[in-house]
Amino acid sequence: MVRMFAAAFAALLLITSTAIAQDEVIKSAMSAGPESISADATILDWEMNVVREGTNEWTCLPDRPNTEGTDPWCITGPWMNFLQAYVTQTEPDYDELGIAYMLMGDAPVSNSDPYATEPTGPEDWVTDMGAHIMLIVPDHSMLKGLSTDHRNGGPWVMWPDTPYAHVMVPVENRWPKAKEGY
Ligand SMILES: [Cu+2]
Repeated sequence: MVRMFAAAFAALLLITSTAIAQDEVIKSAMSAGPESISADATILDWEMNVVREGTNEWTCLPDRPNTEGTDPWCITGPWMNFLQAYVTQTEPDYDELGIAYMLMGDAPVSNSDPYATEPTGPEDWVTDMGAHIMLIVPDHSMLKGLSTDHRNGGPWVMWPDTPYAHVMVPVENRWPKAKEGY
């Protein structure tokens, strides 16, 4: 009897901790975008399990605990295609403009090498990203007039010259830090 009780208690604990973990995932994922989109968005974890079904065209993913910084995001279909291509190191083939919100910031990253894991130099290594929006367009020739310098204080192209080129649009002031050359 004691054994049965213990087993039932353990099961209950597991259910409770899973529910808490899921609440945390949802809360973290929703923080990436304005509530007016994240409230109805589909929530995925990083194993691509559906944590919560959504009713709009947005998908939000939580902070990745294994990366520095806070990097949840809310994305639309083209970005799902981009993400899938990125993780499998293949060419994305989205054919519409894609919008992503990262209002909590992002993990530090190289601006030139999508798969760099070690800090490069200050010209290349992007830190203190702050709140930003990210845009992808199928035709990369549309990006050619934009800066590729992440320290210019305004929008810039990250990972230019790769299939993963996208426009970073800061919505926070980056100027003082950008000036110091981080
Ligand atoms: Cu980002």
